Amino acid sequence: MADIQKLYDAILNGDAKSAAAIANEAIAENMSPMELIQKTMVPAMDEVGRRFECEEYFVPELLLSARAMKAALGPLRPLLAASGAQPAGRVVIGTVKGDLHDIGKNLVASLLEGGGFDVVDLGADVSPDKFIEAVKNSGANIVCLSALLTVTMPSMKTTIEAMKSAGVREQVKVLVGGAPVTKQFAEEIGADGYGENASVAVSLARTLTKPVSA
Ligand code: B12
Repeated sequence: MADIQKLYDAILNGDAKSAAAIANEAIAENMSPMELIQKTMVPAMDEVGRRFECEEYFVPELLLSARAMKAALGPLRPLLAASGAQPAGRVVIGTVKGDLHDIGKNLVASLLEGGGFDVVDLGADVSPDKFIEAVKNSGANIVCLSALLTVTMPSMKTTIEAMKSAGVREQVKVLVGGAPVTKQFAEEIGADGYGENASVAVSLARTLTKPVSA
């Protein structure tokens, strides 16, 4: 049977090969991908963050753990996407300018795909202009902005302001998220919603795109 504690340890120790192998084993045993992510993989990354904060880990360890997390997510992502049902809308998603963190954003994108949304993923370090161009080209009705650094949170505001100036703000609902982001901050910068995790992102996206009955 897949040893889930070993998956936690593999992410914590930056062992990408073992992380992917255990994730594959878990899938073969029909374990729930969402449960693996929420109960084992995200807590492992939280512990990585804690160790970084108290200077037990440094950037190289962060990178190795992030690589292991991505390796384990690789085989799980298609399953997350396959679990969805109704086509629900089109989402443009990205991590805002100056910010390279993309693991959480990737999870949100996968679950939105799983929730039946068409997802245009712009990656990380995305400028306001790129968001605007993608909204125009794709006809998206939702924009998801992710930020993991307090210093890049203002880029969320800049992006929303730029969308206003470009005349595309009205055609989309803007959702924001990422560890340092709060509901209050979302309100302050004029976003339409804030989600603390990927599942909330999907339910919010569904609610916000639901046609209002007359
Ligand atoms: C992995 C990691 C890295 C990796 C990123 C690799 C990658 N490809 O993503 C690397 C090594 C590159 C990195 C670099 C840095 N990092 Co870093 N990193 C982390 C770490 C350990 C984990 C982040 C993560 O992936 N979490 C797991 C995912 C699943 O969680 P999540 O991102 O929060 O996403 C969930 C929710 O927030 C939400 N969500 C996310 N986005 C969105 C969007 C929407 C719309 C919605 C609704 C929801 C939503 O849903 C997600 C899934 O449930 C965190 C610590 C932590 N615990 O957060 C530090 C952390 C974010 N990093 C930090 C720092 C300081 C840095 C560096 C400045 C370090 C340095 N000195 O160089 C650089 C900055 C580089 C840059 N310009 O971006 C600090 C930030 C402090 C702050 N408040 O500003 C943290 C908090 C560590 C710490 N405790 O000090 N980092």
